[in-house]
Amino acid sequence: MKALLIVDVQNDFCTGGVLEAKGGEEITDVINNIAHRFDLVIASKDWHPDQTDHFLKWPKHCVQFSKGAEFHPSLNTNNIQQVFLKGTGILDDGYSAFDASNVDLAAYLRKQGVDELYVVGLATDYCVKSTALDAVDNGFKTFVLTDAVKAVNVNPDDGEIALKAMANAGCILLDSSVI
Ligand code: VGL
Ligand code: ZN
Repeated sequence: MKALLIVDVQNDFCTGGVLEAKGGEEITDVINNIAHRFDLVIASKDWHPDQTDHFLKWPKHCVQFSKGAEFHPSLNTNNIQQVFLKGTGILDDGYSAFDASNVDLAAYLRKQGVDELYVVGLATDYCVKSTALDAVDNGFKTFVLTDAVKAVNVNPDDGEIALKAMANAGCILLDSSVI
């Protein structure tokens, strides 16, 4: 079973958002076009309380129920079977979808018989990376689609460095054209 996990394609990480992964919404075309090729499509949302230590490091973003926390309108959400909410505590960064507080992602994937996880979304250097590394640690064959991720790039090479770290950890980096 092949699952597509769409990480944090939310307004605040796209053009005009407070924590923009430059051109974040540009990946929605790719995601919308490949989604039908998967047995299962799921997504995560960065879903912070109004006050959290996370906002000591980052501008206030993806506050629960705010406009900025909504999926970007260009993303086709019709096929998403489950949304995983993360970063919901007042202390935790919640970068990884495997730390979601509403549903246990690893248990959910195992229950569905998923063995291959394809990770796309925002941002390459934080939540995509953390999620992909946890996917490997949890024993899933993990793919990252490099044309369907964008980085925040606090430092200009952060996205590239993150992709290398994912590859080194055992993630398979692919272009969506081979899906
Ligand atoms: C993210 C920074 C802060 C992400 C979330 O979704 O990659 N990055 N919160
Ligand atoms: Zn966040």
